[in-house]
Amino acid sequence: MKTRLTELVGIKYPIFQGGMAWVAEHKLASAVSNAGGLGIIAAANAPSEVILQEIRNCQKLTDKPFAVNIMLLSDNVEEVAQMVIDEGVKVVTTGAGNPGKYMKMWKEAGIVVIPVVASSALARMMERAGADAVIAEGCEAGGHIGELTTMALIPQVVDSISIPVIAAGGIADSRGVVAAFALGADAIQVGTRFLVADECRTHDNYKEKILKAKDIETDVTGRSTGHPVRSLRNKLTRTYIKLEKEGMEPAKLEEMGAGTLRKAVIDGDVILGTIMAGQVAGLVKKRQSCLEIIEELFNGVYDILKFTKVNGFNK
Ligand code: TUI
Repeated sequence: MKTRLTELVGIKYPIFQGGMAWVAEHKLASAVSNAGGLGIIAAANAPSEVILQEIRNCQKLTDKPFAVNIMLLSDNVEEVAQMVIDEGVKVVTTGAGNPGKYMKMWKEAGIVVIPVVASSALARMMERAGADAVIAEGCEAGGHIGELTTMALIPQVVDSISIPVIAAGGIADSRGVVAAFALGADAIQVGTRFLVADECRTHDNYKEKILKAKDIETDVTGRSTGHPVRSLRNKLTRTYIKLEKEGMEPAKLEEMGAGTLRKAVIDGDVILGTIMAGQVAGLVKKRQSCLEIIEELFNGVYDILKFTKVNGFNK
């Protein structure tokens, strides 16, 4: 396949693996890159020395391009912003904010910069600031989310800018791939489906929750704190939402959420941990390697284009 994105970052398939906190470390990222996609290491809230090790380990496991996702709400964002330059990282994606203040230093270092946006206003601002592409993420996605759905967001972002758009949020099978490209995207980003990949470190309890999830089983917590997060419903999300409704103050709520993602991903506590996942968790039915996931996603596209009857449109 050849799209503006495969050319821009030098990958075989136009797919990015989501930069999922605690999950997206060097084993997953290098497996995705070796399979022909763009693997992404999530810096998230990790200590700088851990991120440094992750980058170096990834460089040992693949000679293909990979990215580092910088979560702009983290305390050490300044340090990580410099680290990607010092370590020769080729591609940076950002999330959960406006990376405007780092754009100049990254571009001067020759880094391909691809911010996540949740609106066409931020997409335009990023294009003006020198971004090479944007990831437009709809609120079907897992983790920290914006307001708009993928269906509404992608075409409006595509119409607002001339740099390439990567569609994210709600894509877990070939139908989603076709839909994303139909909306004008040049690539996709997939998170939830990679949560059950063989090379993914996520605890088995977490993987089982994803494999058993149904469409209506995600909750959004943190709307009242200004940091909405989508995860699978469990005792923690129920309690959190109840306390939000009762008016618990944002600082206390944030404190209650701290450390809960690690609890689910690493310790496998799926009752009191945060099981971040997108609304497409219900589409994820089997464990596969990253290569199998990527090949299935893209090979399936041709069958859809050949055989799908579009209701009402077939002559
Ligand atoms: O960043 C993500 N997903 C994440 S980050 C994360 S760690 C976290 N944990 C608790 C609270 C908050 C974060 C877990 N999942 N996705 C990318 C994304 N970025 N989604 C939405 C946005 C976004 C939202 C607003 C990007 C820019 C933005 O603009 C704000 C502005 O300043 O204009």
